Amino acid sequence: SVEASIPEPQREAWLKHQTSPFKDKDGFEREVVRHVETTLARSLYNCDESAAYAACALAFRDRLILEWNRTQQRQTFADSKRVYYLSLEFLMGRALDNAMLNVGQKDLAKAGLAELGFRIEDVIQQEHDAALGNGGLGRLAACFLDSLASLNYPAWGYGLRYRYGIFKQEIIDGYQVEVPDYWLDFNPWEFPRHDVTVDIQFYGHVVKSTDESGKTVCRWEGGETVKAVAYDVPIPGYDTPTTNNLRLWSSKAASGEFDFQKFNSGDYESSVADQQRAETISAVLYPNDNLDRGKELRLKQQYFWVAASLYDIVRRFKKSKRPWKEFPDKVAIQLNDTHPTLAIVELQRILVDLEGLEWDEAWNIVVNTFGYTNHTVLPEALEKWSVPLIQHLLPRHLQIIYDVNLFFLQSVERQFPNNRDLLREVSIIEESQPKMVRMAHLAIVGSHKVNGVAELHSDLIKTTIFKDFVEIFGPDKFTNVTNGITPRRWLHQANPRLSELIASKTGGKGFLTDLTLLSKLELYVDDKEFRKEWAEIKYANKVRLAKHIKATTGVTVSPSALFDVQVKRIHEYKRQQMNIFGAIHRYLTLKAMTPEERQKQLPRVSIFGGKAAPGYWMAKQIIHLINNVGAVVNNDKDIGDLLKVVFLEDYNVSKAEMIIPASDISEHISTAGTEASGTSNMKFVLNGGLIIGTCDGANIEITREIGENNIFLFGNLAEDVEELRHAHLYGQHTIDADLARVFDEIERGTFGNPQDFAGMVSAVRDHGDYYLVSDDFHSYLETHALVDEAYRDQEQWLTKCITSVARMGFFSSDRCINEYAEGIWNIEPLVVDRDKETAAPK
Ligand code: F58
Repeated sequence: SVEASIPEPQREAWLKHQTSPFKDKDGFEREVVRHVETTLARSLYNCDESAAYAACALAFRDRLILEWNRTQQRQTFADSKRVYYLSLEFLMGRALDNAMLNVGQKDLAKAGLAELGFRIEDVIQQEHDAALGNGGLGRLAACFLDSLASLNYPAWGYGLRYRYGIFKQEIIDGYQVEVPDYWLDFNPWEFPRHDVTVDIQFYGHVVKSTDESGKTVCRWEGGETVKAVAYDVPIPGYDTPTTNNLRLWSSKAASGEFDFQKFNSGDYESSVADQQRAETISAVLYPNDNLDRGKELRLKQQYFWVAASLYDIVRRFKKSKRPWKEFPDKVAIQLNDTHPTLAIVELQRILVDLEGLEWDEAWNIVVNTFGYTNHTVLPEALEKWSVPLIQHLLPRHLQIIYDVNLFFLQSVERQFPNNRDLLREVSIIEESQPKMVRMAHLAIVGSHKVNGVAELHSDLIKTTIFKDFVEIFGPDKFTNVTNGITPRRWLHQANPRLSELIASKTGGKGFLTDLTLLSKLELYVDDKEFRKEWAEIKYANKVRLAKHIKATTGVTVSPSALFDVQVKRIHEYKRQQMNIFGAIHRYLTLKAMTPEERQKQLPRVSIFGGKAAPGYWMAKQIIHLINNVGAVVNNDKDIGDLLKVVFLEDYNVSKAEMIIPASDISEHISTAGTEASGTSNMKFVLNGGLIIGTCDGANIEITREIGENNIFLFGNLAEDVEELRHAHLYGQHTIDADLARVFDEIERGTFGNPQDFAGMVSAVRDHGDYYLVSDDFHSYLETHALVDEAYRDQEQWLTKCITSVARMGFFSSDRCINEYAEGIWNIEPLVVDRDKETAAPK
């Protein structure tokens, strides 16, 4: 048992004084007060909300640590296979609310805080979001951590501890302004492990020699070293003691501090500069969403993180004294997109150069260890690194990449002789000027499974960008795992009243761990009381959002209007421009009506939110236009409540938790074939909102589950896109009359200086309309008219919402993680026997 690891003579004393977590309200209050007085060194007489948050977080943190230690011991003792999820992004959001709910102590904390004079909602709001990610990919990683722990899988996340997460967005005069997000002032959720460090090497050169047996050995020498320091974050599972670990690496100068020798000899500046250069590596998250910019510092980040993580994983494995060939029986590593692909090369280097394995034996281990998830088909997002850059920064890795490529191409040549085109297409090295390393090709060659994130997307990668690899490796290597979301955060936490109502009809909270139980709701679609309560909850959520809109934008919106929401990163492929063109069209249509006609129209609030990458000029134009349209429409007396257009500043995870439950209809309107999956679509439907969307990503599977009567689909299909694009460029490209009318109005200056929006207009009208806005606009407007019509029939609408929620069981990230566990990682849950506190496989 675990206890046996304590030496006999001391065991009794240790066990006697083991810390036990608080059990009741009194115990919780005692912990809060103790933390205020001692940990925070504050007087009880001036404890404000932020101190109350800190103390409450510390009280829960103590609980998590205890379970976290036990979980790690249990997993080590059971010697179970672990999965390591390598992601450059973890978009965690707030931790306190989640921790309270997952350990099942929120009610107790609420009562305790009330006795101490605080409202729990206000205390929760004090927490700064942990925003170490850009968008969907980063949030998916966070949902996966929640599911892995909740399902008792032995799993660790590995990432970077950025000092600055994604920037804070301010809107000033209608423009996006970026403000640094320094989030580490007070972060009780991380534990620095100053004793867990790894030296990471950069630059230098490779020395070749021959050993006694005549074998060539390579050693990477020289260059500079940077220290990686581990920071651990506990990840509590829901309704289980399992508390997994997220390990984030922070960079420091190898000497720890600045170089004293240089310092003492008077070279102050360079001694401090070295230190700062080292710390720069983990300083800031790159704020691009679906764009690869190939910056040296980014490659440094990637290698720093990958090398530290692998060193850690290998160190753990070596403790078990098992032979190397068993490595894949104990370790699965999942690559969240190509950003950690160097891990493949690094593991090969460790095995061959440092551990002395033969190339083929090592490569076999590598391939059986890794799995690769692709999240995009957009060409501009596919990572490539220049050969000279890798040569400079990681000389030995470049050699290994060349060897991997050589052996791969040789096998392709044997399989498909005399096919030079094929070799050129699949080569890991692109023969451009300069040569480039194609990271996706390396990831495919070095993994045993490659998956896309929704059915359409997985089919697309098999038939387009990775087509040749399917020929070479066979179809079994390529698979689909449709994304999912954690119902704990995205229903229970974000929408507590709806969660409670659902629990009351489905036999308790079981649906939170088996989301298919939602299907029981279909029995109550006609239940009057139930429907009434459902509608009240939606209304209350809209009231809450209306208050936020008023407080942050000054615009008054009516909670009885239809709330139409598009919140996500701003990108041309996601087509926020089409949405705002649609809003302008609505405005013009309303303006053209007589007051009597207007009376009959349905009031709408068009709600936008999302960040533009700081260097993405067109995305910033889109934000600017949305704000300018709002300024005109919201102040037009003819229009009143019939149309409001608002842009919500600084969209992030905690804002999503408030916005999503308040939506009537949300927009997922990407050009068909461009959005790999989308995950907010799932969150909106799960919260009783309907969606308008294209046949893209997970929208297709959502339709299959909830039924096509419950979704508003429109637009061209993925299979038509290529032809349409070709027609724009080489045939005639006619702009729909309604869209032309919108462009006229922009060009007349109704929404500010037309020059400011000339790029947006001409991209559609004069430059090929790559994202097919003109092709889909008509059907988009028609479908919005259907939305209006449907919303007028509130009873029917409600039926659609309830039915949809009942059919959303498939989209839990628990289902998704179980698919990875079985189909890719080959890992089993480690269930906990509380009484014995020993581990037994299920
Ligand atoms: C997103 N990708 C997809 N990438 O766009 C979305 O359809 C999908 O649902 C989601 O992944 C989860 O699978 C995405 O968010 C990034 O933000 C990368 C950040 C680093 C640079 C390249 C893009």
